[in-house]
Amino acid sequence: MTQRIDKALIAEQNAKLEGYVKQDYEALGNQLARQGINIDDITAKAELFQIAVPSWGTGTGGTRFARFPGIGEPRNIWEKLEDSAVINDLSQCTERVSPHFPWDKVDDFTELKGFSDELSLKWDSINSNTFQDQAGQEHSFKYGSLSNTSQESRDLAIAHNLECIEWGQALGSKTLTVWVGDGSNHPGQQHFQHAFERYLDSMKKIYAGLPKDWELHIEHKMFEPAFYSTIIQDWGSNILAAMELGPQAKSLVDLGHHAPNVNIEMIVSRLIQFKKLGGFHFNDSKYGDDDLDSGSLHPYQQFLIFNELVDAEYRNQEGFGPNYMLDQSHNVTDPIESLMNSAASVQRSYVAALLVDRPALTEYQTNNDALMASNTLKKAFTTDVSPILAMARLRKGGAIDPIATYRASGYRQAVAEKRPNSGGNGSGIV
Ligand code: LRH
Ligand code: MN
Repeated sequence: MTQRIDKALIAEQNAKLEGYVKQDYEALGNQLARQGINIDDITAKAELFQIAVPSWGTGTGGTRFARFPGIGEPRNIWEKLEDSAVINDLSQCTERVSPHFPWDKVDDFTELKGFSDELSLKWDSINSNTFQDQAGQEHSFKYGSLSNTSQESRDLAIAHNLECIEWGQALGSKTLTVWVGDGSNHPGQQHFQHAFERYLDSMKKIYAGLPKDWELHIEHKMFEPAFYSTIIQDWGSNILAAMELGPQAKSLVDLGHHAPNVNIEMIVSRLIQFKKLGGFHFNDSKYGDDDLDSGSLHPYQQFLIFNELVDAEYRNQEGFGPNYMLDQSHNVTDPIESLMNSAASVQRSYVAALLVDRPALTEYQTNNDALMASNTLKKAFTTDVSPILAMARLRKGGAIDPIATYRASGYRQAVAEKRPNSGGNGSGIV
């Protein structure tokens, strides 16, 4: 029997807070009305906001040094979906799950689709994996996959991606995300152009296998697992590849895949302008690809990214329709709590960006009034939109306070009874 959060418990928990939320909502409504903003219009948009959760983020993550699993770890995609349903029941903005193959591979995808339907969950982008060798794999990815000098390894990687598309079609997904760890650790180890030509040749074969209504998202990353060069190292190589492949190929921005202090919101603006923004892997980081909780370190950067996204919406930018997804590793928190917290953090950045006075901003930009332009953004960013987020969850049947309701449910302890401790702390992100 699938463990869910009892609707009665959600109602009971909400009853304690509903009065305060309504008070705060009214006060914020009056504040926004003075700026000519109707709070219910904003809340309606907040209710439509969706961000996908990564199946691999529902288990405790680790590093190359160690992984310290928590209790009641999900052991397979069925239990990862169970936990994802709890996240969506409470946060009401994460109805989509993004799987990773072969980590989430099953024998019967129709059965898996049936199970996700039961949980009112949908399938987001499919992530292929050619950064690990599978047991008994004939041709290794040690020296790369889609760009490997070995045609056999490249063919294996191409075949895996085409298989991922088939599995994705069975689940109702419409996107394939391709991140490869291909690269080099020593100067001279790889011929940069030849390697990129091999990569593009392989990706063209994957692109040819895309159903007409699918997109192929290319994910760039500065380093790791390669530590000298990476085949798609930055947004430049990414957009070149996406343009070379065709209109269904777009670039995916994982926030942690950039050098510290890179202006990611400007990269987003460029990708929007050239209709090549496919989507995001939201997380936060201080040093490398730390995969920390979204908005936990750089909430203003996350807001500035949504300022570009809302501006594109506001301008009805042609070819604009990015996909939002979290991609995090939860090494020291309960993954369900971190994913709910992070989904709300990204939703908060979106809602705050909706409050930006765009005609005024345009005026200040035109007149080079830098201070007032900056203040116009800061005014929106510093507006506490918590009442709008809580009201959106309340109106959709979710929890006003997802973390408190989750803890009151005792869900983790309950599933720990059913899921024997996976023991062993091994290492690695999953
Ligand atoms: C690479 C990455 C990629 C996933 C993996 C789990 O660092 O961000 O998106 O395939 O993490
Ligand atoms: Mn990612």
